[in-house]
Amino acid sequence: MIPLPSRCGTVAIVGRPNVGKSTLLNRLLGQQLVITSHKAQTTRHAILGIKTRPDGQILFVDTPGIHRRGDNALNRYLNRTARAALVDTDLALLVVEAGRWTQEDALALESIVAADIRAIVAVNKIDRLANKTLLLPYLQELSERHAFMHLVPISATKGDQLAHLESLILSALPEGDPVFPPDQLSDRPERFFAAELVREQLMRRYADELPYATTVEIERFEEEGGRYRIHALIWVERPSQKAIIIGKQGEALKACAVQSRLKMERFFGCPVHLQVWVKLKKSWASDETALAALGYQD
Ligand SMILES: Nc1nc2c(ncn2[C@@H]2O[C@H](COP(=O)(O)OP(=O)(O)O)[C@@H](O)[C@H]2O)c(=O)[nH]1
Ligand SMILES: [Mg+2]
Repeated sequence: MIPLPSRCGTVAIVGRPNVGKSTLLNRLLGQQLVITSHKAQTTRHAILGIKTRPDGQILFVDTPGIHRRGDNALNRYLNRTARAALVDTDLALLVVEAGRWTQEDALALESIVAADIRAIVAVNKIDRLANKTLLLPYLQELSERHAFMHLVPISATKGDQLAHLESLILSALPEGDPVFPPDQLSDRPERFFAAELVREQLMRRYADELPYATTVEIERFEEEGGRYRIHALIWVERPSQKAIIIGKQGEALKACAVQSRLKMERFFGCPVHLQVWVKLKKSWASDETALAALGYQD
């Protein structure tokens, strides 16, 4: 048998907030790399996730959801980051939710058209579709909106059709040798993922708009005798937000820190000593300079 040529290339995973882009990336990688929650705008950075297979390497880039809110510097940064991921990429993977098409889905598709790149569309959350007969007309509508290379109905949480989707993606990539060692999962430093795991708890535990007023900075990250010592700062915009995050007798913050630490221990594969403080930085999400200082840089 003639061996298949090795393929390697980049795939930008784009779509409106909350369609399951990050859940899909984790599922394809077979472990949690990026954070997810039921809230929109959980992902705030373009994050590389590397999938190495015997027949090649897929360099996925998870992105923030493309959305219509341009009301503060952070929201504008999120859209800019998602669109920038479409520049110089080999392929776009547009993720949509089965049965739904909104103005924000249209914005995401417009960015793909503007970048003039080939695209596969993953129609996610098919497990949620009560009436399966609606899938066919939905796929038909999608195929009329754009000349996608493939339309693939999937369920990121259940794993349905993901192997098929992955092979279609790989076949669409150029021939080439892997660029990263086979055991490498991302190009971000460990402290980045430590901050993300604290932010994941903020997104998951606190209601309404509160998580959007928070960001996490890792002030100290050290290895000492086989364990990590991590100091994290949660930045908020107002004193009232600080009080809610800390909770009565510090119970809310304590629970948040315990869960963050457990997920860090699983991620890093070693014991973690984590300390978390909440601090005030007025209007950090509206101020370009503060944003850049907190790691939101183009
Ligand atoms: N029912 C169902 N829920 C899903 C599926 N994929 C993702 N979700 C949920 O959708 C929400 C948003 O997921 P996330 O990956 O953070 O979306 P993102 O903003 O596009 O990255 C989370 O609550 C996920 O558990 C799926 O295939 N089926
Ligand atoms: Mg995400």
